Amino acid sequence: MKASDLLVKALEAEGVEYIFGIPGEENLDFLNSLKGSSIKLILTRHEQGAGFMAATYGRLTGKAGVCLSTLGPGATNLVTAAAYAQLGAMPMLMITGQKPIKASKQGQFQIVDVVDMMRPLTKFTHQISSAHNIPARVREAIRNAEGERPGAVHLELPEDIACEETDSQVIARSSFDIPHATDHSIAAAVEMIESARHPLLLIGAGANRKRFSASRGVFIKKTGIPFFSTQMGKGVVDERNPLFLGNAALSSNDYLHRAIEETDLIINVGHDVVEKPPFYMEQGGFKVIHVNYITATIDPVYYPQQGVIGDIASSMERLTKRITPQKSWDFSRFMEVKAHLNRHLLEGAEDERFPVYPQRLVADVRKVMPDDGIIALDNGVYKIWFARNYRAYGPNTVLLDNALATMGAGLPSAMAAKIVHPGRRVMAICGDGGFMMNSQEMETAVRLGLDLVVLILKDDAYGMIKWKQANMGFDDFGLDYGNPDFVQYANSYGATGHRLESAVSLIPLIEECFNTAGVHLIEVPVDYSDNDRILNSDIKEQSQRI
Ligand SMILES: Cc1ncc(C[n+]2csc(CCOP(=O)(O)OP(=O)(O)O)c2C)c(N)n1
Ligand SMILES: [Mg+2]
Repeated sequence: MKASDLLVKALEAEGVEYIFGIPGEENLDFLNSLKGSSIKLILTRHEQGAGFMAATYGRLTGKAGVCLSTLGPGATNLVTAAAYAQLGAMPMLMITGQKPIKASKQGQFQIVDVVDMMRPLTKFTHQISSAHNIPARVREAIRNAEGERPGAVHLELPEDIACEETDSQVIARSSFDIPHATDHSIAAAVEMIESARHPLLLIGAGANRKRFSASRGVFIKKTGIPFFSTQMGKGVVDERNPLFLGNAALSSNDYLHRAIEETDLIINVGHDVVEKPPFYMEQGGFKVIHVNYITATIDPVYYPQQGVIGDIASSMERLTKRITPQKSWDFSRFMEVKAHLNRHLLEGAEDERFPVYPQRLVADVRKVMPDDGIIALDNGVYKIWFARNYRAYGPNTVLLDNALATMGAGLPSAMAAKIVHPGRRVMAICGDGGFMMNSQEMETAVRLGLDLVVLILKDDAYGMIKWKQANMGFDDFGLDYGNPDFVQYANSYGATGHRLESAVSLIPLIEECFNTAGVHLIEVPVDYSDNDRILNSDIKEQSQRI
């Protein structure tokens, strides 16, 4: 068999459904081998878009998403997506081409050491130098990508290896269970929780990974222990739950942190330090139990005293079974803080000003999204509003990146979500800055016939940085730009462009878009004038008064 055919067979044996990417001449054998394969090639307009889609496919399915590029420039275009998958714990395999490694007549033309370039961004990076090894290298790459903690991996297939003949055979996927935490660590955690006065549960990104879903919420139901979420832990437990205290969109000085001040023990399920800290540990302060697949990475703000290391679902089931709710537990302060926060979250939700107030935008989007609807956020200041004010009802229904926190992933990640969940409503929410970083994928979305709604929050600026600039006492400088006419821009791709004209028309307009097939872009002018006051001062001052 030809090596590139064997690579395709090996990927099929892994259950790969899609390859996102852009081939170059060095991938032509591989491309030809994909003809007639069960794997669907999704051609994109930039490798970064392909990488974001592959990573999001991995995030939603637990199976490695696969992306493809040529050597040199194609591979360098994948690096941001590699970092996105690696930091965000999303299983992703990148396959890149390379010039012949045995004999080449092209000097160093287009040659970058891609294997080395990917090293700090991946769990495994390897040049395939013999067709015979393809099955083992693919298995090893996927094992690394999908194993906890998931991340990015890379295989390079040089042109001359791709056309080698081999009689090597595909290696089937291994079957195994993730190890379970020891009885000893479960018992130690139970003892700590039972003897705490004000225990508090944190749900982080690791809990949003696929395997945990079965036991969601049961621990909270039995114990009555209140919980909060990190940005990437949103939705694991329905945030309408009366014991939900809020989202740690900010690291400190929010209402939620008044509750955290009161706790003596945080049971941290699935958060790791790659996410922006939901709280800061201090010597002599509250203790932390780290419930995760792997031990905690220690940081000046995070050094848990007890680990419960193993499959998170199993750990939570066993903790739930063994724990006895205690009369000495006192959650009254937590619930007091929650009541204040809830009042604050309602502020602005019905504000009629135009351009639209961010709080109104969040409230309206929540109203049009069904329980299983997915919003995919790019990176900008609105991400804080959505993380903090939008209640997530189900796992992975709020796709945001609070790890690399890159701009440009909003549209591609929404596209991947729609591919994985074609029956659900999916909305991309992007700033005018982040959207323009991968707006070319509008063509891909239209070509694929996806039904998508894309909100573009237009402030004609890198608003998030303006907010920080104001917070740091600097003058307003250097962050404004112009924009294309987004309606015409969308239409030129064969999508349908809409311009929001008033706050009250937002809900009917989004409904109309979801009820009409195809890709819809809505330009939403936003009023960010209160961001600085509310997020930098009011929340801090008002929460101090509770
Ligand atoms: C690729 C990348 N470049 C730069 C940044 C730094 N950054 C974070 S948010 C932001 C501005 C986002 O602007 P926009 O998308 O318009 O959203 P807004 O905050 O204005 O709503 C910038 C420049 C980043 N996170 N990622
Ligand atoms: Mg902007």
